[in-house]
Amino acid sequence: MDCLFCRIAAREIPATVVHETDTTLAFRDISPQAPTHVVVIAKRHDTDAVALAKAAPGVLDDLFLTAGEVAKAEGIDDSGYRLLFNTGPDAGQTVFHAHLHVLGGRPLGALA
Ligand code: D5M
Repeated sequence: MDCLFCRIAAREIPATVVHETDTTLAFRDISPQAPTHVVVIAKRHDTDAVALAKAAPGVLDDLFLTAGEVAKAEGIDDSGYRLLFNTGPDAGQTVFHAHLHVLGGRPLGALA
């Protein structure tokens, strides 16, 4: 298995897990861009969010539901937070396994 996030899902590589469901795993980003920066991954492997939507749309829903639980647990559900999928190299995707960034805890400003 050469996918980093598959290996985290399999608990072969350690991560700071903050939430887990049957289909998703949420852990702190190793290079946080905000006070709260959690990555929510699907346990199944698809290269990006669109591929996941085509193959298993219910699991894409699960990513959002998990993100909401994370935001609540982090105390940022009232102040607001950003949900972000980088899709492909020009967007800065570096791990080709569908994942949703949850960013918050400070004003995030406009997107570039
Ligand atoms: O997001 C990939 C994100 O994954 C990026 O913000 C760094 C993070 N990352 C990479 N390796 C790890 C480990 N081992 N633990 C936690 N977080 C990690 P992308 O949208 O593909 O740029």
